[in-house]
Amino acid sequence: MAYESIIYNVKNEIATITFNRPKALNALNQALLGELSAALDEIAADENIRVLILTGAGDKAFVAGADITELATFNSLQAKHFAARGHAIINKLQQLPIAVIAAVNGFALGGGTEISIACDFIYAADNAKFGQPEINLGIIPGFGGTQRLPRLIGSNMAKELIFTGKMISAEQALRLGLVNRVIPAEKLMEEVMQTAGEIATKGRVSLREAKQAINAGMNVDLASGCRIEIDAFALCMASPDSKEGTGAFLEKRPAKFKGRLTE
Ligand code: CO8
Repeated sequence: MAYESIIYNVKNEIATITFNRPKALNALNQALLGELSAALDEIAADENIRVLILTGAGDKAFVAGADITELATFNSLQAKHFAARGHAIINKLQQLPIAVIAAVNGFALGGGTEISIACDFIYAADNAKFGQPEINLGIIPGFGGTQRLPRLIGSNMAKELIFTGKMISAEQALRLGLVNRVIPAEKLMEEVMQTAGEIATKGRVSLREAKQAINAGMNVDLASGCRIEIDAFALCMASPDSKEGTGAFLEKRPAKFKGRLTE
């Protein structure tokens, strides 16, 4: 599919989606959401992709939230439909069986913070700014912010951010555990690519199972989470990658994971 509101490319088993409406600070409108959804479907169907990176076009923004010009025209039912569509797409992003890294290069506000925290982790440029400013528009987060943000940084911190609508810097986000690393803006993509390249050499099944066990385990009690891990561990042992990984160790050579799901 040809895309306009995003740029989609794949190189060395690493896919990159760049939100591409820089004049509107990459704000999320219906067209962009549709293209994001289609690109995620392409990625889910492609067994050669090991890692996905999300970033924003230009040097000012990752995503400055939902497109307010579009949002302002919605009645309550249209808003419900828009929020539900956003949730479905962000859930699809979170459930991809590969690693997903947000490279946040500027403003990540409202829907921008919400997309970034649905990724597996965030590397932020030193000029990045996060926030849930919806309260200043007389609304609340609608793409998962009231749910994922408290799970990530605790309910009190999430409430402060959501109640005040204030932006926080990349350094503050680092202290809150919202981002994994803060990187000089000009080095951000290089560092993200390096980590993505490292992850791309690992076993596909083990990465998928680790991700699913962590994500599923976050929403259940410890005993249930441990049972999820036991099943996932057993499943990994049935994969060609586990034979290659353990065999390579015993033969004192580097493992070469093929990433196939079956023999
Ligand atoms: N929507 C539409 N246009 C935007 C948006 C946006 N979210 N953000 C910026 N723009 C546009 C500006 O209007 C401006 O356009 P123009 O040049 O035509 O006037 C251009 O981008 C550049 O922006 P600024 O001139 O404002 O740039 P500044 O550097 O002065 O300010 C800010 C940057 C601080 C990021 C500022 O643009 C801003 O506050 N933007 C809005 C941020 C915001 O409130 N985001 C939350 C939106 S609501 C949301 O995300 C809810 C998600 C779930 C919804 C589901 C419910 C249905």
